[in-house]
Amino acid sequence: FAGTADGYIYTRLGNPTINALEQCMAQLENGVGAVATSSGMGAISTVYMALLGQGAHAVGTSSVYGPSRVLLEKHFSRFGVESTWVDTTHLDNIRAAIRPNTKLVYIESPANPTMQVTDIAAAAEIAHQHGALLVVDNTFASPYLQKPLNLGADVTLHSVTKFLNGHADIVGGIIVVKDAAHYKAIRGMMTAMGCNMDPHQAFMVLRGIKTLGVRMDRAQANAMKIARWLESHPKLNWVRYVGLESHPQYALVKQQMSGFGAMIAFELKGGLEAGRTVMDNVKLATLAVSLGGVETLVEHPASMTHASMSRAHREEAGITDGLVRYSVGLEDADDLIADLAQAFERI
Ligand code: LCS
Repeated sequence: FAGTADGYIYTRLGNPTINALEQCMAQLENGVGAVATSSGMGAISTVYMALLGQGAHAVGTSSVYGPSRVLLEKHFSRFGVESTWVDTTHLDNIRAAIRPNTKLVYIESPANPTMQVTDIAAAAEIAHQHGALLVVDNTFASPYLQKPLNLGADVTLHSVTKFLNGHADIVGGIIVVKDAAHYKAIRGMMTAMGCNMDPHQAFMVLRGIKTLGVRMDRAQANAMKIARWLESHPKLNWVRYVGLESHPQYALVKQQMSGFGAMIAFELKGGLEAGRTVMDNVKLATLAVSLGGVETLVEHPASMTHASMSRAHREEAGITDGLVRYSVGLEDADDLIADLAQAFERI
């Protein structure tokens, strides 16, 4: 208990199975250590709690997983923590939002659900110039496709519920840290708050990581085929997939990611009504939140994952009422295309 010797005392403080996952993730993302948590939100709240305090300010990507933003705006604001949310694809917006008390720049790239991509190396440089830390939510890419700590970030985190676990059968989170002092602070905060991962979750995620590469390869090959088909479809206003040349940050994607992943966003002509028709009529994809699993999921961010954000904040972030998010799984790509085609026919 004096902390002078290694060993396992109590699972909230440490456990061999959880530790195996933490070691694995620290190696995959080049951190000094990793801290596993009960959920992705557990990872995010631990990082906020450890790195922000009374009078501190954070700058974040406006298009993040809704609750990551709402947590600061609605809850941490009660304790004197301020936050500003901007389109971080334009680095000048980060520079302009930084204040003397900014302690954290928080980015999600690619972002949920707009698929906006932020320049991680440049964001790290800006944060560091102002004495702030850069935290990257790397959930959409996974360490297989992007390693933010190698690009200059101080902390990276995941909802392991998604690609890392990959089978949609547990919820979990993890934080990977570059610097020993921050690692110690973050671990201390996690154990104090008690949002530890359970050993069974850790066992499941370690199983999932064994196939991360092959799952990602298949899912992103499917996604590319589907995105190209969507791009040529007359019923769509636009399609966003980081692997398409039409993606606004395509050149940056090729620089900082080693693949394109499996998340697609699109908007149908006919907006929300048309989107609802498609979501209600797909048969192979499932209408559900979450993402990154072996099965294809389709969802409507404005009424589902991002409903906790105000409409004004959603619009500012590019999350239109007509935006449909599609998480590509491991099914046959032509079957998925046929499924979408028959649903589009119903509009
Ligand atoms: N970060 C990102 C990018 C996410 O997409 C999510 C969850 C979280 C963090 C939070 O992780 P959790 O606590 O759920 O493990 N995203 C969800 C989504 O898009 N649909 O359902 C959950």
